Amino acid sequence: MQPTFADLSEEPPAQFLPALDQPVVNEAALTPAQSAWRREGVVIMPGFLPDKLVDAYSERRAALNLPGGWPYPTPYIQVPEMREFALYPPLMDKLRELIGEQMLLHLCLTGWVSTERDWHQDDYLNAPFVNSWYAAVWMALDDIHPNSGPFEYIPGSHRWPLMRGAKVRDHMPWQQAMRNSWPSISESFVVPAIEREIEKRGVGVRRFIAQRGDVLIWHGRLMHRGARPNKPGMVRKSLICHYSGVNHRRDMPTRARDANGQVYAITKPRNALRRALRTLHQRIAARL
Ligand SMILES: O=C(O)CCC(=O)C(=O)O
Ligand SMILES: [Fe+2]
Repeated sequence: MQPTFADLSEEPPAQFLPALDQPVVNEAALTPAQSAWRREGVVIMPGFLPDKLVDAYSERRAALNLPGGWPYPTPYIQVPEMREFALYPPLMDKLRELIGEQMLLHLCLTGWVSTERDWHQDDYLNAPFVNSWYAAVWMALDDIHPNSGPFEYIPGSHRWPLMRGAKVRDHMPWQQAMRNSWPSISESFVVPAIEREIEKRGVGVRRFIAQRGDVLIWHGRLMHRGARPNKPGMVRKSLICHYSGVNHRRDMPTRARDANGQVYAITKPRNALRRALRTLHQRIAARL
């Protein structure tokens, strides 16, 4: 029997969740962004990014000349134009307004094509103690073509139970569960379970057809995907960055601060190499 979404998820105890994820909050005291976050699990900010930052990063990224971007998750360590973009102080202030503590940058996806990653909640990839002290940001570097496989999401799904990596791995043969590529291997039963849940709840899918400079911040528990482009390889110029609360990543102890006091995770060169190999391995496994 195929597992259901309920089999793969749980309701994390409220005491471990950020303030805006508590069952009851004083709605009247919330800022507009906080209300949107609580209601929909996303905050959209049209034209939020200054041209200067978009241009500086886009130029640096274009020079790389690889559709998939940097083949490892932490290029912001070596690329100052990316770091300045990802740690733009007004963006970091907004993240703090939503999550309730300073946020730590630890992952950037730099491809100029859709990830084509099917339905998931990001937080199931994390250690269980992260518990939605997590947000990701979709930044448009250009006007996004609706056929290029835009970001899609289910508004309000950040209130669904949270899928847990351990529960997913419980449904896999142990050899597969031990591999770093368990998230892509398990898609064969995880995605159908989510699709059945979407149908059961009768909820609609929304697409983020962004204009250059627009930003979408999404909740670590929001159900989302990178849609499949209508034409394979169609260009989709974005930068996607992931952040966690600084006090909720004891698994990321090595950090640095930029001139504005913003914090980012550092990986030791040996780990970075290992991660690059792992990413490569995952990409190959995802194609098998
Ligand atoms: O390709 C996309 O837009 C989705 C990316 C995604 O799922 C993520 O960054 O967590
Ligand atoms: Fe994701």
